[in-house]
Amino acid sequence: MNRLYYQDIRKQLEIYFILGSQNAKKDPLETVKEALEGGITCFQFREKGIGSLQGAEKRELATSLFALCQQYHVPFIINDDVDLAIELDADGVHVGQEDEDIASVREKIGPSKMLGVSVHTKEELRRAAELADYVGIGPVFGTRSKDDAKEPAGTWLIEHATKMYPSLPKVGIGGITPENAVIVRNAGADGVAVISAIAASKDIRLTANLFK
Ligand code: 3NM
Repeated sequence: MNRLYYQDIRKQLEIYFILGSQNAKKDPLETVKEALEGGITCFQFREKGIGSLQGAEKRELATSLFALCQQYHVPFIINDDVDLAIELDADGVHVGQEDEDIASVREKIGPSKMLGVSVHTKEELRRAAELADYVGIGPVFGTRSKDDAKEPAGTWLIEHATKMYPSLPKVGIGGITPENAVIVRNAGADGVAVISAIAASKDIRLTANLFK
């Protein structure tokens, strides 16, 4: 696919599905394929936490998922593992506050790969706004998909980001479902980042589509 351009990022963030093999209820490739068929607009490979794959197994799964995303012209972002993103020539990298410093990540990946950063405070947002292509703001609602998730924060930081950094693309994350996504979008988010509502759904295609 073509490289990402800044003006496209907002649209690409609309339905941002995140998955690692540790979140998948069935084959991760089948899960992501059904989500792509359902209309997800971005995918993040987040192989993290208890039971996650390492080394060659992780690389192999990433390679297969990247190829699948390319078939659907959906950006493939890798969580945290900057070296793997560079090795595979992924479309971008997403880092949290506990991961590698964002200035060093930007230096390694260059200007053309998408850099996403998770933020939870005004200060984290201010620093990310200087270097990131988009921010993830959460957890909006309660989540069980992240071991060290913070308390649900609602939408105040999304509203603050919308006001203070109107041109910075942003997604809400944490406990988002097709039913409550409207609250996140109404706060100013360009999209919703979702793990369990899609990954644990009995009908992944349909659920992904309901986020439209
Ligand atoms: N990051 P679910 S919350 C990966 O607040 C992640 O930064 C968060 O999963 C943050 O859609 C979260 O299942 C988990 O709640 C989101």
